[in-house]
Amino acid sequence: MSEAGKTKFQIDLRRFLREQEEDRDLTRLICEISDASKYIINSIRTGDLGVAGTSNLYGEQQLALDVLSDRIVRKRLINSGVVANIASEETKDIITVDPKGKYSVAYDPLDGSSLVDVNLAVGTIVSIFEGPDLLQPGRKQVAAMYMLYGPRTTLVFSTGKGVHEFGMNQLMEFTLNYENLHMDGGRAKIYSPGGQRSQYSSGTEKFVRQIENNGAKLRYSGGFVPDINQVLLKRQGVFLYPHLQDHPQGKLRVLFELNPMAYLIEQAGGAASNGRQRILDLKPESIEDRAPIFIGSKEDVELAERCIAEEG
Ligand code: FDP
Repeated sequence: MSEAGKTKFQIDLRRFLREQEEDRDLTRLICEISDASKYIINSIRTGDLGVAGTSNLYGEQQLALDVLSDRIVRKRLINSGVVANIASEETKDIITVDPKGKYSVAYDPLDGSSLVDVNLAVGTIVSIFEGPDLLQPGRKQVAAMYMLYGPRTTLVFSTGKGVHEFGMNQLMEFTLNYENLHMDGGRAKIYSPGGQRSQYSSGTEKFVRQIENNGAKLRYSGGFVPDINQVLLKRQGVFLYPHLQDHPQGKLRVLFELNPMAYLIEQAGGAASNGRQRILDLKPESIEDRAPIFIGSKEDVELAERCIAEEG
C-alpha cells in the first residue's frame, strides 16, 4: 500500500476493504452505509429545511432532514442483510432487523443538523459492534466511521487497522485520499470548546486557560463531525464538550457520537476521555447515555485529566 497522501491511482472503498482482507459482511455493511451519503447530500442540498412535527429520543424537535436521513441510513442497513440490531439517535428504541445478523449498528444520521440552515458542515456518524449487543463499552467496536458533508463529501473509517479518509469523486464513488492518518505527537495548536464557558467547572476552566497559554487557537464550527475531522486531518488539536454546571453529563451521546469518534481518534494515535476515564471503557446503561468528552492530541487530553483530577 502507498504512503499517506501519495496514492497515485484511485482506489475505491470496496477495493481498499478487499485489499485489507476485511470480513466480507463487514465490507458489505460499510459500503452500504457509504451509499447512504449520496442520498443524504442530495437531501441536504435540495431538501425541506422545515420541522417534521415530531421529536427525537431527547425531546428535541426533529427537522424533516433528520427524519429523512434516518430513513435513508436505516434502509441501507436493512439492505445489507448482515445487521441484527440498530439504534438511531433519532428513534426511541433498539430495532431488531434480523436476530441472526452478524453486526449491530448505532448511528447518528445527521449530526449537527441545526447547522444546515446556516449552510455549515454536518455529518453522519456510525458505530459497529459484532453480535446483537449495542450496550457494550466502545472498545468492543469492530468498526467506526463518519461521513462529512462539507464543501467536499468525505468518509473516514477504521476497522482497527488504521484510519483512512476517502473523498467522493465526480462519479459519486469514494476513493482513497489518505491512508493511515496519524496524529502528530506534540501539543494541540487548535482547540474546539463546546458548551458555555461560564458553566465550565474549575478544572475545565484551568485546562482551557493552559492550552490558550500554550498558544492554541480557537477553531470551533459547532458541528461534531467537522470539528473532529479538523483534529484528525490537521493531526493535532483538542475538542471538548465538558461536564457543565447545569449539565453534569455534558451534551454528547456515548453510543451515537462519543464511542465512534473515540475509536477513530485512538486508532490515529490520539486519546479520548470523559475527564476521569477513557471514553472507550464507559459501559453504557442505555442508548440515551451522555458523557463529557476531551478528545484529540494525547498530551492535551492527559492535561485535561490532570486539571479535572485537581477538582477532587
Ligand atoms: P446539533 O445539536 O446541532 O445536532 O450533538 C449534536 C451537536 O450539534 C454536535 O454536532 C455539536 O458538537 C454540539 O451538538 C453543539 O452543541 P451546542 O448547541 O451546545 O453548541
